[in-house]
Amino acid sequence: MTDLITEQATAAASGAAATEQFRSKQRTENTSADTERVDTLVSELLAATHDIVRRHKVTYAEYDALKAWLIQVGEDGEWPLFLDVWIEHAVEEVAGESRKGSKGTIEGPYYIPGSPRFAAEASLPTRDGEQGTPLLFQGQVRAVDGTPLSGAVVEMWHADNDGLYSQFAPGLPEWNLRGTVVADARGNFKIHTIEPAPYQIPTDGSCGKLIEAAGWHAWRPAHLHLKVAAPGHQLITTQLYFQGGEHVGDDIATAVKPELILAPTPVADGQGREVTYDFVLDKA
Ligand code: MBD
Ligand code: FE
Repeated sequence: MTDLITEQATAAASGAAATEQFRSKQRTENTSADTERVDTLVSELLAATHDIVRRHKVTYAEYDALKAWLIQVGEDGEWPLFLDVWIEHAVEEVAGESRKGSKGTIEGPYYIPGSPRFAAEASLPTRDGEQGTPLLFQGQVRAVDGTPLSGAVVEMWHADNDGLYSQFAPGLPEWNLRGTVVADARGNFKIHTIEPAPYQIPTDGSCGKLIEAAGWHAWRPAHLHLKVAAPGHQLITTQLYFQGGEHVGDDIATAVKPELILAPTPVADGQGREVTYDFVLDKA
């Protein structure tokens, strides 16, 4: 019985892992409390909430339902999921406003630093017989002025053919479909992997309950996550999607941008598909 339970992907298990991961990597810059800033932001958040209560005549039954739900989000460890699905896109929009290079998008809750490192042409770690269409993802990392960036590093992580992320679902090898690829002297890289499946927000936790109660769907389109860095340049966190894929037009996390949609083509003399995508990084 215990074995059966531990083998299932549950909201509480992936939530606990995401909460743990966040605690260990919390961004350290700008965390000093500026009283005036806290006062402004929290006062406006509260005022917006009071306004909603008054305009919609929120009842005590609804207030209690909210209280119960908020308590449950914490117990499920789903605050990282909730925030990254429904809030992060606005923060990323502001953070990326003045960037001239490639578009970025949200990081989401499932990044783990320190994945295995590989040379410029590499295969992400997979299981024997890993399911999914093989994908060759290749490109070049350049500066805004077109200079190839030597010393560039491309980190990729993504879900498997069942939409599951290693370290957030049981039974997957630790670094499955996660890797850090060091580009060559001209910033070129080639990454062999498989195409991920669309991702469904866990339906058995608080976020799933909210989605059901509101009549929404729980899906993100299939996506590759990336962090691209080079010495003297701004790191970019992004995701890439697949043209024609399900939910590319209605991502629950509002993280799709037109510039981030790939159109892979069949590999001429082999299996699967291939696509070229270049990254342009702003100066630090
Ligand atoms: C994901 O895989 C993801 O990328 C985001 C942003 C939120 C939830 C799951
Ligand atoms: Fe994701």
